[in-house]
Amino acid sequence: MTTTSQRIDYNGLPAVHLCSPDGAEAIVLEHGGHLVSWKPANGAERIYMSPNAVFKEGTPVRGGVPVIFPQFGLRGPLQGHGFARRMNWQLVDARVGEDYALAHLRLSDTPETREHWPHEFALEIAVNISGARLDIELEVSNTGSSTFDFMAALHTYLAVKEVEECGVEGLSGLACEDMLTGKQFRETKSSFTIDQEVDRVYHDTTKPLMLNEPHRGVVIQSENMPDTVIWNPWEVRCAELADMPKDGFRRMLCVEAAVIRDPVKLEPGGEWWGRQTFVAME
Ligand code: TA6
Repeated sequence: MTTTSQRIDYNGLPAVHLCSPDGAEAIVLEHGGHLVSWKPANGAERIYMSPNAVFKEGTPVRGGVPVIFPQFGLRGPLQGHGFARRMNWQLVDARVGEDYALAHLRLSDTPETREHWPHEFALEIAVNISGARLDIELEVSNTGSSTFDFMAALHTYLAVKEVEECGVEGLSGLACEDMLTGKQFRETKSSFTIDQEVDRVYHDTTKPLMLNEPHRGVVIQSENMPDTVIWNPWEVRCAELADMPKDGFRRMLCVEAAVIRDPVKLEPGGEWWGRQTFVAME
């Protein structure tokens, strides 16, 4: 096993391939600062990538971990999910330590970002793999002279063998907004199963969640990102997505660490960070 961080071409886009000494691997695109693959040490792929995904500058990639900033969905005047996932980020550091491999990528404001959003900022994404663990940390800095508000999400597409056989634990008792019906309610189920379209924002998800499959699972923890979105387009909506195969909804579940309900206010010079962590269980 080589233990490197290597620049590679991933479907025509520049990327960095991380291999940690303990056998974990990840690939991160410069486009969008977008993680497209994570294999824990001695394990199978845990990130869903649509076989019909489009890898083209300016176009969001269907799968992986799109970085959503500064707007979630259509909750504001910008294009859906903001602009960060469509921009070219810069790889600023990639290194391998005794038991980890790490990449840092950065996006700062340009004339193009200021056309969408008139603020000066720096975003940094840090992807760290070690054994069975993946940490993705997003940092936002206000490098300008006026205060701004933002929403953010790590829109993680997890790979599953069959979504109908999965359960998400840890949501019981939490307040939730169903984005399909617009209704607010409190979750009562101790294990939430996915057998139809789901698009929900759970609030105050400070404790770990568990995504269970029949023979494996993943623990998901977020810090400083108090909302968790659970999304699966199911059959009808999936068929409307040109960059998803017909049965793609069966192979994925989005569990997204987010800050949506209470956008972050950053004063000039201010900094914010949020993190999503995964620990794979075989
Ligand atoms: O995070 C869930 C969501 O906002 C859904 O409403 C859904 O449409 C999805 O993201 C994908 O959005 P996209 O713009 O990538 O097609």
